[in-house]
This record gives sequence, C-alpha cells and structure tokens, in this order.
Amino acid sequence: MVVMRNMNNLCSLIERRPDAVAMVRGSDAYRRIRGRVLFYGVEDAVAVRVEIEGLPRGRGSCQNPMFAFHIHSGTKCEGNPKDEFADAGMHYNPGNCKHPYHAGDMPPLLGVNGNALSVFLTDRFTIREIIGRVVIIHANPDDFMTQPSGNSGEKIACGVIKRAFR
Ligand SMILES: [Cu+2]
Ligand SMILES: [Zn+2]
Repeated sequence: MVVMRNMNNLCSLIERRPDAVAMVRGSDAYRRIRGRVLFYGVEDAVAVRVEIEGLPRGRGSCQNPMFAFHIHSGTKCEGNPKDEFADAGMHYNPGNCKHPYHAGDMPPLLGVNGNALSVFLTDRFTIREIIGRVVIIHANPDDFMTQPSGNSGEKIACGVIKRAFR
C-alpha cells in the first residue's frame, strides 16, 4: 500500500469537493433507488464515498441485503428490455485479471432500511481511467469467485462517472 501522508486526514479529505461523481438511478423495476458515488484523488489512491437510498429491503434477520458494486467498462446506462443496463458491459478490467481482481471490483454495499453508506480506499484505478465509465449496483451479493462477475445478478442501478470541476 502506498504511504499516505494524509491518512490521518482521510475523513477531512472526503469532505472536500470530489474529483469525479456518478449520479446513480435505479432501473424501471427499482425506480426508488437514487444516490451518488463520489471519487477523490488521494495521493496515489482514490477514496470512494457511496451514498444510496431506495434500495430493496430484506425480509428477515437472515436476509439482510448486500449488493455487489462494480465499475463496468461501458459508457452508458442503457440497454434492452431484458437488461436495462446491458451497455454497461463487463467489469472494468484493463489488466486482464480474474474476478474479483478486476480494477472495477469494489466492496459490496450493505443495505440498511434501503440505505447504503460506504467509504473506502482503492488503488486499482485512477480518476482519469474511470471518467466516462459506469458504476453498477446489483441485486445480489458478490460471491468473489464465479467468473466473470461474481454471480451478482440483475443490474438494478447505474450511474455514469463524470469529472467534477473544482
Ligand atoms: Cu457489476
Ligand atoms: Zn469483477
């Protein structure tokens, strides 16, 4: 891991304006989903801050929802009647790695009464590389094993990553 002089200030760094933003919206079947994913360049890494609401809720104590979360290599949140976000394409994978070592593989989101909040650090990609690509939230957890995409199920929400000018 890179040495991060500002690690102690990570929480304050993600309070500044982000370098890139994806506004996320749900598919027709998941219209209530909305939120944003904020990307901050932090020395040799990227801090990611995810704020989503309107996610499907679990039905019991052993069904607390978890949603696979990736950057896909496509550039549009469009698709077809069978897969509304089919144009998102495959996981962003410039290094030709296996899942879950794709550059676009990120920690899944935990659903809490339809909300999800996540903050994490990654050095799998740079801000520049992901501009114009898309973030995808899936209906199922990521099993971190099945190829090529972790058996993550339906794409329920999508957002195009855009540069945020500071
Ligand atoms: Cu995905
Ligand atoms: Zn992957």
